[in-house]
Order: sequence, then structure tokens, then C-alpha cells
Amino acid sequence: MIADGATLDLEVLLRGERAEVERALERACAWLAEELPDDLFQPARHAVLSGGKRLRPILCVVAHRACGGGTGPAAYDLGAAIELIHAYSLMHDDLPCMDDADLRRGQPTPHTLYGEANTARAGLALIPAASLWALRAATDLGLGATASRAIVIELNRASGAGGMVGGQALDLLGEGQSLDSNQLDRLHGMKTGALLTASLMIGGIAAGATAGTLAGLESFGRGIGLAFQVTDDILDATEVAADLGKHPSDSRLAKSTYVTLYGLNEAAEKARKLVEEATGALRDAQIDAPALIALASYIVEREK
Ligand code: GRG
Repeated sequence: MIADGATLDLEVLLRGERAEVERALERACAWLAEELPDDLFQPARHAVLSGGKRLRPILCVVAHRACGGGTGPAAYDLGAAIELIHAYSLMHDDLPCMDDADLRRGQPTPHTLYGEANTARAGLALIPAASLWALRAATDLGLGATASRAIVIELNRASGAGGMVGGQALDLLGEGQSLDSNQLDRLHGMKTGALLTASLMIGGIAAGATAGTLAGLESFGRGIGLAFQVTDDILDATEVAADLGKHPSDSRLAKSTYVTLYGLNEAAEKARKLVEEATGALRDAQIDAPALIALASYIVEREK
């Protein structure tokens, strides 16, 4: 069920959207099973279906709806394409040559079950698969060449060297160093914020949003993207690994975080301000979307 409007209940919204997203991810995995050899499909499937908040596909479908798009399965397939990129990024991030993490989402990481080589290859296979799946969803939504191309460009721009991959590279370079607030904002705007922002933009593009509306979604995405990371750092500093469902913590990895930079209270205040500015950007662009505003609050109030 889809909740929206004045009576919006965040729990109902998340439960309903997550159920639809899981169905879309099952469809994507059924296709991947045909595309990939089994030794790559198994780690890919584990990474894609092992839970998580499903924030990126949810932002995509909620933005799509806010811009006048429909609620059919193809919109969720579009969101699932973004989640394929997210899944690959987590598989690779957890590898022994990167964070060397054995636990994520309360479950063993793919390389601990399926080996490092096949997990690395399966992650790589998900990158082109995401664009192909997005194109299929765009076709099912009845989109023309211009919008389909814009969606694939947005997805690849956000996940590539100017976005997530570039941010990850800055993150690795920054280990053991004290980064200032501009450096942290740039790093996380790329590493985490770019794909969250693209999720909103892709939903908007698919619904035929105007340039002004897309600009509003972009500003909103930048704000909630940083707020998401500040909150992650707060959770990382205050929760035990078992509650978060992941190892290891950023402090063990000697990374600069918003908490090491600002302290807990000031970091929480920064997250709150970012959400306020983000929702202001929606208002300025005259995007009436209570569900997006509720998701922005969820991003800073979540416990995982
Ligand atoms: C080697 C330079 C280089 C790049 C490889 C691995 C990689 C590309 C990029 C990884 C970047 C990364 C780990 C981004 C994810 C950041 C993040 C906030 C993850 C957690 O997202 P949630 O909380 O996760 O939405 P769930 O589990 O809820 O899906």
C-alpha cells in the first residue's frame, strides 16, 4: 500500500514501499540468473537480496510519484536498477582489500561466503547490469529515447569517477588524515550523496519533471545526502556493531568523520540543519511531497 498526503505515516510508507522494492529486486535477480554464470550470480543475489533500508529505490519511486508518475511495477524496476549499483558498491567496499568487513546488515558479507574473486567479479557484473535494467524499466514505463538516455547518464554519472567511485577514492586517500569540513562535504557528497541525489533525479526524469523541478530535487538530494552521512557517523560512534549489523567501524579504519570533526551534539545539529535546508529547497521549487519530507526526517532519525 502506498501512503501519501496529510495523513502520511512513515512506518506505513516504509513498509509498503519496501515490500514493492523487494518484489522488484526479485524480478531483477530472476533476470540476473539468466545473465550471469552461477558462481557470479550467487554472490550478486546475496548482495542484492540481503536486506537494507532500500532508501535509494524508495527515493526514486517517491520522487517519481511526486512529479506525477504512476505507481506500477516499472517505476520500482527503475529504483531496483539503482539498488544494483548500491549492492555492487557494498560488495566491493567490504572486500579484504578495502574495508575487510565480515558482517553487513547482520549477515555475513558475500566474500566470506563465496570467495573474494567471485564476489569482486559479481560486483563488476552488476555495473552494466544496472544500466541495462534501468533501460528496460524506462521502456516499460513508455519513455522515449531522450528520457531513457538521461536516466542512464544520471545513473552512470552518479556512480562513476565524478560521484561514488571518486568519493570512495578520496575516502581511501583520506585514511589516517584529518580532513576539514569542506573536504568531508566534498568526499561524502560524491561517495554517498551523488547516488541518493540521482535516485530522486531519475524518478523525476521518468515522470517528465521540468528543469525547475529537477533542480529542486537535486538541491534536496544534496542536503539529505550529507545529512545521511552525518547521521551514519553519529550511529557509527554511538551504536555497537551488533546493533548496526556491520563491522568494522570508521574509527577502527582511522577515517575522519563528522563526529571527530564536530563532536556528537554539533554533528546532530548539522544533520538537522541540512534536512531543514533540503526541505526548504523542495518548497522553493514548489514540489508538494509530504512523503519526501518524511523520508528526509527518517534519514536523520533512523537507528540503523
Ligand atoms: C576502489 C575507488 C574505488 C571505488 C570502488 C567500492 C566502491 C567503488 C564504492 C563504495 C562507496 C560506498 C561504500 C558507498 C556507500 C556508502 C553508504 C552510505 C553505504 C550504506 O548505505 P545504506 O545505509 O545501506 O543505505 P543499506 O544497508 O541500508 O542498504
